[in-house]
Amino acid sequence: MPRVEQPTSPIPGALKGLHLFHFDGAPCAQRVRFALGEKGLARGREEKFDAVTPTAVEGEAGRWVSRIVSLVRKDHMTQTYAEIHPNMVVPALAHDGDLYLESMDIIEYLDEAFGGAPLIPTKPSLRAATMKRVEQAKELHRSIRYVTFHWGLGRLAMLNPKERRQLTELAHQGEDGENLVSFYEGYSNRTIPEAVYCDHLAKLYEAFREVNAELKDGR
Ligand SMILES: N[C@@H](CCC(=O)N[C@@H](CS)C(=O)NCC(=O)O)C(=O)O
Repeated sequence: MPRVEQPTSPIPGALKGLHLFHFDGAPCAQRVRFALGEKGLARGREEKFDAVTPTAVEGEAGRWVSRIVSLVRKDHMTQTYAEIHPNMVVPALAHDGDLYLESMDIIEYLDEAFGGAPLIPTKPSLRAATMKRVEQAKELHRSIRYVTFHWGLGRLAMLNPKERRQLTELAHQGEDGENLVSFYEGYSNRTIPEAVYCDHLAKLYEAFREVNAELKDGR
């Protein structure tokens, strides 16, 4: 169950309706936005990610409130966001005061909590095949980070020493479950060997090859 038992931050508990902590350019958040759309829930008004004024905490019928956590401004590497998501990544979802983490788990939760066509098949054999792909996607997410940063973002995504110190301090309060600290150390100091990036690219290539083969029946 992706629900966080006792969030450190008081913010999610104050929120009514659906509020998504996300970033437009983040694929992990994008897949949750797709799922919300499939459930007929439209993007609603924008609020600052840490806004808790009486109007900011309100929900919207049939919509979700957008709370942008900018990965460019490094909002995710702040004390405030680290208290919402100890791994300092997006997305996070608040639903009627409860906090949910991990994109694929959030999607499973939305599928159960909202009506409409199921996103995850109910027929056991299809469900098992889907969940196998879900696990694979979770596992491969790290590879996407290596590939997009190295070949897509370049210097833009490097952290300066002050930012790295801050990240390390914040990660010590949590679990660094996404290994952000070690990744950014290596990435910003250019000490990750090219072979490591190529290995991640090969893993993604192989997974897409498998999925493409599976979809050859015309889907
Ligand atoms: N397992 C997490 C991974 C989340 C994740 O890594 N999110 C990325 C965006 S796609 C992020 O916030 N990255 C921050 C960074 O790399 O500094 C999930 O699926 O929710």
